[in-house]
Amino acid sequence: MDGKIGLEEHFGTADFLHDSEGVVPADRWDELKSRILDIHDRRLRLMDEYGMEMMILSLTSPGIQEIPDAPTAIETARRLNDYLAEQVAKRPDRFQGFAALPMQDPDAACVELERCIGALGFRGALVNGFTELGADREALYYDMPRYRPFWALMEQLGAPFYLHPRNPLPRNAGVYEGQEWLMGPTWAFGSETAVHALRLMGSGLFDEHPGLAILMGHLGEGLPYSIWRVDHHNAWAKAPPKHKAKRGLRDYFQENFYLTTSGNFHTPTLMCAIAELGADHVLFSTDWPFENIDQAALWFDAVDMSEGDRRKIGRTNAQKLFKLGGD
Ligand code: GRE
Ligand code: ZN
Repeated sequence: MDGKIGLEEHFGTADFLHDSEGVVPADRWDELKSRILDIHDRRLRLMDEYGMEMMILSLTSPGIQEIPDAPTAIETARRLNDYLAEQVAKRPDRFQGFAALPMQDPDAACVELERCIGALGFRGALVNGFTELGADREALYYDMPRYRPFWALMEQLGAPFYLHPRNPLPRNAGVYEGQEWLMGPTWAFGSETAVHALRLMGSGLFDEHPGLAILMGHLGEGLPYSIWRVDHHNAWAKAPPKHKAKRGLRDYFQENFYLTTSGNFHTPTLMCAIAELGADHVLFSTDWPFENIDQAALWFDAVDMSEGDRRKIGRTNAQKLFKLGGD
């Protein structure tokens, strides 16, 4: 279909380019690097060729989240958000932006969020999982009480928050020792991000801020398949839930979460996501430059589904959620 909108579409700059060593074979690094640095050339040609009207661009992972020094994180986020705004200004009909945020300092994250949504016209924020802070690299998850004012602001601005994956810290990755092939998009990204999303749901965040919209990539990092069991395990024992949330977590998953197809171009998985959340809460994305636009688009365009659902997932859900306007 024409007019598709992509929401997990990354860029980097020459001085802020994460070496994604191990993600692709060493002899493919030059190719990945050139894909990630480019915005207006090959990327746009591929979008034209495969029916993508727009990408909401985001900084590559782990981005600002792996800078342990808060002042450096704040300065770097500002600089890269300014760079993104300049790129968007060249083709606002084809590119929009997600804010990168210095979550190391929740007050500074609020200031940068307001600047990005207000002055720069960005559509939301994309954050790469937990944030590292300080010399001992404390891992900060956003269910922590210090982030409640940040979430209040997100809700007030009506801006969606994309929870993008990152790897766990080495000290929390013991289960992968000697099995490094499981890191990254193979498995560790999804597992880490699904737990983070469950932490948000279980914290009562969505009781306090029911207007929040959280996006997750990769068709929900396994959660559509697993969420029922989170609420219903050992039901005969009638033990009350141990989390702080008022309702079953599946309720929040269905109401506050939106899933994209990024990097997960598999029809049974898409059907599971639609069955759990409904076609209004699933949105097309590619995960360029780590995945291919042609593969994402050719798959999505051919999925056996109603044209009404294809239009929602490919385009109109994103227009509504991000207030993009258009037909
Ligand atoms: C992604 O965004 O999916 C991604 C990264 C880094 C490495 C591999 C990958 O951000 O798929
Ligand atoms: Zn991604």
